[in-house]
Amino acid sequence: MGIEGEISDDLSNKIGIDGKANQKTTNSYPKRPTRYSGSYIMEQSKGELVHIIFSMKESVGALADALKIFKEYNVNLFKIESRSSKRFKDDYEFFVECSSKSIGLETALDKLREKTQYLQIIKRGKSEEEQLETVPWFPRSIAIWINLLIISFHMAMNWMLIIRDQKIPRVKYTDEEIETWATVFRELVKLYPTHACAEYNHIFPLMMENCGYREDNIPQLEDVSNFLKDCTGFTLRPIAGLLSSRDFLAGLAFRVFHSTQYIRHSSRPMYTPEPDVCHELMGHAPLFADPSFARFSQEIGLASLGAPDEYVEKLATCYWFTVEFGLCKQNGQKKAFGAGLLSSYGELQYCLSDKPTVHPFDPYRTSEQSYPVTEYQPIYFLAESFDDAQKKLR
Ligand code: HBI
Ligand code: NLE
Ligand code: FE
Repeated sequence: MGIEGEISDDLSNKIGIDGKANQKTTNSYPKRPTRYSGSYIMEQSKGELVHIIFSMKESVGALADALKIFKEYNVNLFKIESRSSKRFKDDYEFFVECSSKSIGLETALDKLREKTQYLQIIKRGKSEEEQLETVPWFPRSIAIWINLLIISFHMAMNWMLIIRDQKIPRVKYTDEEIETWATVFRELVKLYPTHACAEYNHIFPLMMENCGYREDNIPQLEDVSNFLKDCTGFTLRPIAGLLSSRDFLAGLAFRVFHSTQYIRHSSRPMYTPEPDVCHELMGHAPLFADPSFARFSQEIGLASLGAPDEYVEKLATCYWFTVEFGLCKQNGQKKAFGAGLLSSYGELQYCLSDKPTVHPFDPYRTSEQSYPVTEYQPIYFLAESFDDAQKKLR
């Protein structure tokens, strides 16, 4: 039993804990007595507690007299503290915690009143420890909240800085996969001059020069990521599938874009509902090299950090109708800048036809718009420019 046993025996002698309590302390579970700011706490289930303060003239054996009363009436004491009284000069004041279950408690208190100058029952209720167990820890001061926010921000920053510098595994694609890429690439490249926005057409040739964009080659995420990093600080991170809107948008706040590496099925190259490497590299990547578009994307991400769920949903909808399916006005003509359009040669043609409805981009209205995710969009929103869209979003 060692030291723990010695302490509990010592304690029972000191504060007159009755035999039953003593038994409990030697053979039931959370009974380890701990020293706590000059007083002893018995760690056992205490149920309802009564706290009493009483004062006595300072004399040898005063406390022993009082404790004798508790012992006599079988009152189970858990804690006792003493200090010189603020109320009566030369008096000593005792604070006692005991169980309300003790049958002799009321009689013991009557007896004690006869011997004391002052006796007050100050609280009946659960023990502090038991109260704390039922209420999860929650910061109660603004200073702690601010510290938590700063710490969380630092952790997120460090995390992003660590992962953004990790190398992305290179993938060896099969001939069939390269054939699918070739079809998508060939068809899209035909449409870009007339259908894509000016910024995209400016950057795309640079991707061919710097990152291996060719009909017969699926570029590696790592090479594209390094190029974007030099242009705007955007980096790519590989991901196995869809992320939640919150996680996905949080990445954008740090100029990190999560990209899939697999490719769509060869049977349907012109449209896939899910993001694949064609969508990430042909649709998204080029515009992340444009400073104005990079700022706009990051703005959505920053707005999402720590935002409530409904608000994240609205931002995800704005993201959908801009970064994914946005149209913009250039020289009086509609052009596509959304990645979902720039990676689907089916929808890229359709979006500029007279079939869909086009509304001006207005975050209040746009964020409320519902949309299908497995077919061409019936409604698009038209932005004046990336800077204008960013201003409105703000
Ligand atoms: N996850 N991996 C991945 N790729 C996306 O393009 C993507 C996502 N999660 C959500 C999402 N896009 C958006 O449609 C919005 O919900 C943010
Ligand atoms: N429909 C797009 C395509 O076929 O490339 C992908 C959209 C992902 C949201
Ligand atoms: Fe996308």
